[in-house]
Amino acid sequence: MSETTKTLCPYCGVGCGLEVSPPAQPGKPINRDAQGTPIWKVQGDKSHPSSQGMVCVKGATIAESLHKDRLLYPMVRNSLDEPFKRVSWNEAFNRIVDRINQVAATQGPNAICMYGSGQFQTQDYYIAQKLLKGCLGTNNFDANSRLCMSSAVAGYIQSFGADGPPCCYDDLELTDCALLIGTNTAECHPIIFNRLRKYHKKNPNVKLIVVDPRHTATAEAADLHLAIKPGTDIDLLNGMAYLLLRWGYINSEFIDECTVNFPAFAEVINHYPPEAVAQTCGISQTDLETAARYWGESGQVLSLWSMGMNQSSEGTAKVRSLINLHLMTGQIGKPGAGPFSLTGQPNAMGGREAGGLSHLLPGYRVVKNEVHRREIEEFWGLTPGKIPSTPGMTAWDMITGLETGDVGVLWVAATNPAVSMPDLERTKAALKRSPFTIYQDAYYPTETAAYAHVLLPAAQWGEKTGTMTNSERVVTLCSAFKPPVGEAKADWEIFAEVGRRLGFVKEFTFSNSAQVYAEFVEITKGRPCDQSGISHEKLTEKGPIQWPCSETLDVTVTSLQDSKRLYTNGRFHTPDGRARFGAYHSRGLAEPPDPSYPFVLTTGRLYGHWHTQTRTGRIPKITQMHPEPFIEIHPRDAISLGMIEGEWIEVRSRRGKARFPVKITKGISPGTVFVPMHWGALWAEQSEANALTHPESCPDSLQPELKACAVNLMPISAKSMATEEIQKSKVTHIFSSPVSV
Ligand SMILES: Nc1nc2c(c(=O)[nH]1)N[C@H]1C(S)=C(S)[C@@H](COP(=O)(O)OP(=O)(O)OC[C@H]3O[C@@H](n4cnc5c(=O)[nH]c(N)nc54)[C@H](O)[C@@H]3O)O[C@H]1N2
Ligand SMILES: Nc1nc2c(c(=O)[nH]1)N[C@H]1C(S)=C(S)[C@@H](COP(=O)(O)OP(=O)(O)OC[C@H]3O[C@@H](n4cnc5c(=O)[nH]c(N)nc54)[C@H](O)[C@@H]3O)O[C@H]1N2
Ligand code: SF4
Ligand SMILES: [Mo]
Repeated sequence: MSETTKTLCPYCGVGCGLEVSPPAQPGKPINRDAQGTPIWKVQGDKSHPSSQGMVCVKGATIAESLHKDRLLYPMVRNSLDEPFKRVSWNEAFNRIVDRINQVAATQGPNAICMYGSGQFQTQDYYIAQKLLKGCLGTNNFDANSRLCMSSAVAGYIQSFGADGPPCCYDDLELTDCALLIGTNTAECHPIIFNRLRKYHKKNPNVKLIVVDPRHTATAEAADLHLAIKPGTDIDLLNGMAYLLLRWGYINSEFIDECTVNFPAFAEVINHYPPEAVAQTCGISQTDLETAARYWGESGQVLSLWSMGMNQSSEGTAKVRSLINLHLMTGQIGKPGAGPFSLTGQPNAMGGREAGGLSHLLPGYRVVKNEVHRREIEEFWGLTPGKIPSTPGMTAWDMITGLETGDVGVLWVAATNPAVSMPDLERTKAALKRSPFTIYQDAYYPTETAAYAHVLLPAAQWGEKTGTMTNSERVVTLCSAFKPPVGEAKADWEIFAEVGRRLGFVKEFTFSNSAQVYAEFVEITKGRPCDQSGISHEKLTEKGPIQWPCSETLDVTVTSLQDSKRLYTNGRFHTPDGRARFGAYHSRGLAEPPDPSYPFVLTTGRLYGHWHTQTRTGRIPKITQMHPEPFIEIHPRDAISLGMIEGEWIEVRSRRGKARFPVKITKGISPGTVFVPMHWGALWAEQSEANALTHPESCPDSLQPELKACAVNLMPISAKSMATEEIQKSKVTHIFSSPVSV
């Protein structure tokens, strides 16, 4: 192939368009990485509506990771202390099918579970739902989106009657006031941030408010940074609502005609006067009032949020409290306004559309709704009642299910739970007890491979064709531009083959991903996420398409305009068409600091790295940018602990411990410390953020509070460091059993 292929960046939910061309181009030197290996050339796609040609360092360097440390063949072993041995696909499939049949017969289908990922393409997601929820009859499919987007999903559903961010990226350049809460957009959604930043610089009257306990690169650009104490978002939002109501900045007409439950909300916010709120949040009353005034005085208000809101034991309540501000001021359904959840992974949105969480079904349907279950059963040709009426296991339920023996088969794909799950000591102990774990990944080694009985090589970005939906509901076709490495296969093909071998031949007759997508869009017909007017063919012909896009709409510029924003007519997806105010008091952190564990630990991301480093850890430009883990500590706390810059410190929580070199910065509030989530056991010894975190979750979204736990800090003396010979470099101890290939 010598032509340029248009595709999508496989990292974050901004969903930047990329153009990829082969290493060798006529008349040009061969494109090579720093080691001299020929690599595919990647650049921004100027014609992509979401990114307009821009890319960040992750997208720009993605090609450097494609050939390194790939998992090439299926491998198996009978127990975790044996080495893996290479087998044929046929043998691997037989083992899986035998085990699934055996477990289904002895323990029942609910002992089988799959833990998938927002890095699946929509086709992978859809086939996995059909296999688990349809053919096997268990709702035990959950994804890492449980740790990521599930509070946003629950918040949207409860407030608006359906999931789906109502805004679009053009709103970034049409707003008068942007409130960025619990999001380090500059590092985690850089191209969204670039668009907003450019516009803000050009228009000094536009207000930018950032709410984050840390002074991040995002906060640096703000007109107003509210460095609230972790877990006090609801206090802040209710406090702003209190002032907006007192100062008369409300839209009574919108409240009367388009919403319900305002009185209950008004009663709750009555308890959030500015003096008390400022005190609870640890900010000045003037700053709180300024935030409320910016919001109240602006014609159009846009809010953006991500993990500082979602990853909380009151995540859904946080999201709904933010939506309340939009509802009381009528800031939704118009250009430059609305509550905009920034999606983390490239296709967490597609996952939500395909029903990729254990309480969802395809087409924005929910397991608990009998009509929805019947629709899906009919569509898939199942006997009525085949889909269980209760949600399946969440990601954390699968861990506890391993502990109790309720899980007989654990199938993990495109996620690395031995790094990214909370309470890692417990997670790893549970994974060790698993009777049968299938792990389907693109790379080897990864931390989770150490807990697998069967390893399946997955084709990754560039090696398979499918679709992904970004944060603004734009669907992009991600076309393959090279063959898979080794014997790797696309995730959906692996799921479909297992389905056929289990006897579901007619359910999985697809011969390519376009056919899978064609079946999937049928199921979205008439639903809020209607994509029945989209196909691989149309995406190839017209480029990316935003939903809703029904088959009756011709994909013209006009129809694209129509789908830009949801709820423009003030009607919502609830039975009465009205949005719902949520009335929530703040409950604070699940594990507040106390004298034994006096600091709040928060965790998050760095600009260059992607999650557990399976790709970015193998790209020199990025590892040079972020060479090692660290802990951020305020100078005041460092002095009281007697710490100096670069010294190692041991961090302990009730569940585990980790160690990090100290980075002293005023960018973090006293009493709070921050560590990045990116270093698992393969990349640094004992610097795992999740050794410390807890699994306490939001009661509505079941999303764990990965953003806060209580810790204490203990300087490690130079002497004990020397005796323990801490290695900062890459370690491979968890792979003590060699691979035999
Ligand atoms: N570079 C990079 N970009 C990424 C990713 C990556 O791995 N690397 N991952 C992608 C994914 S999957 C996701 S989910 C997104 C995440 O994107 P973000 O949510 O922007 O990233 P985080 O760093 O996890 O957390 C954001 C901020 O929440 C703040 N925070 C902590 N506690 C609280 C609180 O109680 N209240 C408030 N208001 N803020 C709080 C933290 O200080 C942090 O700065 O990024 C996506 N983009
Ligand atoms: N402490 C703390 N923990 C967190 C978070 C936090 O903020 N703090 N954030 C949480 C959030 S929001 C998220 S999204 C998770 C992310 O956590 P993970 O999902 O565990 O992180 P990744 O490193 O992205 O793992 C993706 C895996 O998929 C593989 N892969 C890539 N492409 C493909 C493919 O096409 N097919 C297959 N089969 N495999 C593929 C990669 O090699 C990699 O191993 O972490 C969560 N954990
Ligand atoms: S902003 Fe996100 S989607 Fe865009 S290039 Fe960077 S990582 Fe990729
Ligand atoms: Mo995420």
